[in-house]
Amino acid sequence: MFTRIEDFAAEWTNEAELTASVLDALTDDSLGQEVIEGRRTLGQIAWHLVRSLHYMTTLGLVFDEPSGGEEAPASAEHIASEYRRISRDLLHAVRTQWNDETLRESVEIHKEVWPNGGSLHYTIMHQSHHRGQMTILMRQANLRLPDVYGPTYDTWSEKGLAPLV
Ligand code: NI
Repeated sequence: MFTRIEDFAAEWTNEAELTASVLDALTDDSLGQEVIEGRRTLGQIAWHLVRSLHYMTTLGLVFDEPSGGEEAPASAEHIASEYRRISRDLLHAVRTQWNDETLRESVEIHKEVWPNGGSLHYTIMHQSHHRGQMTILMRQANLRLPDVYGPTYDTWSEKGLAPLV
């Protein structure tokens, strides 16, 4: 869990930029790519990732929800731009509405006690979880992936190196 606002801010800034780079690689045509038939699509996972940041308002933070409602938008550009807006707003809200003491305070969520600093950590992990799901579907949709925590197969190849197995 985070015990200092600025530790969260540093990690969030890096992680949000990685997520934005993945969302930037989406195309409108790719949004219908499904995990399996009838289940979540790439667009729905991406939109869930964007909207889930607004769950942090249940902990008392105040910032606007993404525009566009619950249904996944048909525009990849809209998903990416709303993500940039809400990820910036979340960080601004944490910096201006909470302090290091607030991070140690706890809130009961679904009958579990969560320290706010733990919820911030969970938010980062939840984001990376869905980002990982997305990159698989994006590969299946023949999109070029950005590097996230390391080079992709394509990056290795372009450098003339043998991709790791
Ligand atoms: Ni989720």
